[in-house]
Amino acid sequence: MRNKIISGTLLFPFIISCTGKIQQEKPNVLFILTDDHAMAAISAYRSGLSTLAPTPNIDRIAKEGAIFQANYCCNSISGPSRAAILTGKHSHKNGFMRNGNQGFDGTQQTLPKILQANGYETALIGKWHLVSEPTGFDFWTILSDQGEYNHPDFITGKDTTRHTGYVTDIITRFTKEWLDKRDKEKPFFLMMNHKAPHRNWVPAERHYRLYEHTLFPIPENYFDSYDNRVAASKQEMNIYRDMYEGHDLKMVTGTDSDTLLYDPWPHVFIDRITPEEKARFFEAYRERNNDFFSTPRTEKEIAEWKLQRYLQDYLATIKSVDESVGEILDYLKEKGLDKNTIIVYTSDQGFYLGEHGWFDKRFMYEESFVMPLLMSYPSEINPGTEIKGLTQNIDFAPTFLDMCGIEIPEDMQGQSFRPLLGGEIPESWRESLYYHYYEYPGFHSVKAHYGVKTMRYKLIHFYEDNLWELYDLQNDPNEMHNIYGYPDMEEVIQKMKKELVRLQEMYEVPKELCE
Ligand code: SGN
Ligand code: CA
Repeated sequence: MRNKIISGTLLFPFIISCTGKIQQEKPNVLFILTDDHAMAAISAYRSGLSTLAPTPNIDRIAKEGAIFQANYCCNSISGPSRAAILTGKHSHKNGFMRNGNQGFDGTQQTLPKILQANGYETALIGKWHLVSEPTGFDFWTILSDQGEYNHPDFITGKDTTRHTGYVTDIITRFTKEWLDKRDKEKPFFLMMNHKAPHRNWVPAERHYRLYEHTLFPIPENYFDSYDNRVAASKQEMNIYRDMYEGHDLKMVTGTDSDTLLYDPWPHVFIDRITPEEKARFFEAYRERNNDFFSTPRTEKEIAEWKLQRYLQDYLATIKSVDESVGEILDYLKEKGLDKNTIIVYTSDQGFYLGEHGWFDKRFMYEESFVMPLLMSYPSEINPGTEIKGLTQNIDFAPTFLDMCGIEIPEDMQGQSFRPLLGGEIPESWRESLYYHYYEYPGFHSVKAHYGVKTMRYKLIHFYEDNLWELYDLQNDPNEMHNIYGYPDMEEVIQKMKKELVRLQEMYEVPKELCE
């Protein structure tokens, strides 16, 4: 039963085929996926740092379409989030539960495979991070593992080639080249997967000095003491304690020095650039680095200085991503593809920009759990639409299938959020989300946990230590007060536990993965 419309209205255009039959013209899908782009670093969100975020082009997608306020991942880490996007299933079902070398099972059903079988041409350009070779794509060229910021290697089915230039620019160029040479008779599904703004936040040379003189607001919980939150107190992702001074913060050994401070991490980003590029890199940071050495600072001031350096580089890498999005949006407009293309901008997960003192992700706390999501499609989404319903990365696959008029397989666990695109939340829409993070032991030492989130509350279980946390997001949006065990919260706790069990049963989470 192909081409069945599951929900929503048939608003997209029709074409007459060569056999004279009227066919529904299927929309193209351009899926722009960045790596670690926090919601607070997109100006359209008007929160956190966003007034200083360099994202006028990314914002265009929201202006012309929708901005999602409550879109979440099911497991806040790269490979697992990408696997959930491709399959529409939680990690325990698609088998990719943690980053690492186990490899995605590419023989299973995926969104690109279904689209391909329904006449789509499919392509993947940029970060993949699922170890095994991509399947379901007519064309792919991927970064090796995390990829490099400068002169990166790209892997294709045939070879591995080093390309000269800055990774974001190269991915943009490859994307345009593929769009130029694609089969114009077919609709397309294209994933443009940027590396930026992933660690270690190396900006394009033209943006080294972009935020040189900017002082960013310091989150009110930057010096969090993690009272009553054991797992939060044991992580290793603290900006002032765990960031590498050379690799991450680009700090040097002294005044006028061109040597990065030693840390246990190889300085690959420096080793890959030419001596001339290296000289320009140190030159661009010199004034700031010299200023650091010439001013005596307290520990607190050093911690704040590190946060500023981190944010300067993080947002400068986003500037290139925004330029990339601008170029691609202009390209689609120029070629007349803007009207019939569903354009999506999102990130594999959220990210900490100093909240709780952190960088990185993994926790079910809001900043890393929430994913930015902007989406335009003129025939179904009105400009400036705001979407407040709870959506999740497992919903992408069923949503695109729905919008492309293709039947949604029953075993997909996500739901099509097409009924939300008008801006209202239908009564039958979900009221809670399930989350499950598995990667412990692992980088940054975040203990495994699962949990449930409703619009108001969040219940988390760090199950290996049997520690529970409850947050009232309405009164405590920064999640500083764990109110689990408070007698007046007993009723809420019981309700949330019941909901958690309901979700674990519905999604068929094996018991042995919860202990
Ligand atoms: C790298 C990073 C880590 C990060 C993981 C996973 N270190 O190992 O900080 O948590 O990737 O990130 S780095 O210095 O090598 O960049 S993920 O987004 O791919 O899941
Ligand atoms: Ca990521």
